[in-house]
Amino acid sequence: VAIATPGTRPEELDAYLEMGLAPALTSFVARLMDNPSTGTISPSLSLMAEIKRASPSKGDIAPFVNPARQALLYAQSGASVISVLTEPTWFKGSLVDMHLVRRAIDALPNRPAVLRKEFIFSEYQIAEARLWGADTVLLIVAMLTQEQLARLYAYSLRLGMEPLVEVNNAAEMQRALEIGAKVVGVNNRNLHDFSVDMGTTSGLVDMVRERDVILCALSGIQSSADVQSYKAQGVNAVLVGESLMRAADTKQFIK
Ligand code: IGP
Repeated sequence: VAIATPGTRPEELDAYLEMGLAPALTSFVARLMDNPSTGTISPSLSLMAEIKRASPSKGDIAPFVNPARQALLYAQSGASVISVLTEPTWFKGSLVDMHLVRRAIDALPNRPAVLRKEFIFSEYQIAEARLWGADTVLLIVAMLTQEQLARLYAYSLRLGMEPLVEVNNAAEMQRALEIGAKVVGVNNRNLHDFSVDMGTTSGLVDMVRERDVILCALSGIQSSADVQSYKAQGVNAVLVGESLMRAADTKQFIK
């Protein structure tokens, strides 16, 4: 799948994309909307399962995990999306991890979509994600100006990828809605002090009611009780990292 390397220049990435060398896409939105018998934990809630070796708040979580094996486990447990941290310093992730995940699940029928979890601030990173086998990327509203956000959002769409747009409060949600984001994730973890408040997502549910938006709860989800509670509040998907990496029985957690 991978034809770009971390040193590949932007012009080369463009050329590769134009030559049609990017791997086939699975629709992130379609996977999130999938029918209950396959990709969902319960009839109206989808799971995004994350490969997370370490984090700035927790340190090492599973530094020696085999991403391919973990991805297959997630796929078998009904994950609609597999999120892969590619940030090396704090999360011990890499594009190679993401590539291994994509390769491991590539031939599965109705395979999960692959999300590149990264601090994205340039078109380059989005093209790179696409060429390394991602089906979509994360865009964090808090780290971008509105102009940057709109530009990167449009670029991602041009490559066929509806991004996951991450927000942390009402003002950021407003900005996500302004650019027409269809998939919005509310991060329960405050990126400044790492504190987790599960009510962050709940507090923003009303802003997307009656709108054509897929609402996702991100971070701090520890049990199927948390998942059921979000489902009852009208949340469409949950993204779980640490708890799934530590769970002895991934399937049990998801049921
Ligand atoms: C997963 P948790 O608490 O289940 O491990 O969280 C995910 O939400 C978290 O990794 C995350 C993240 C991010 C990481 C959400 N937004 C932005 C890096 C960058």
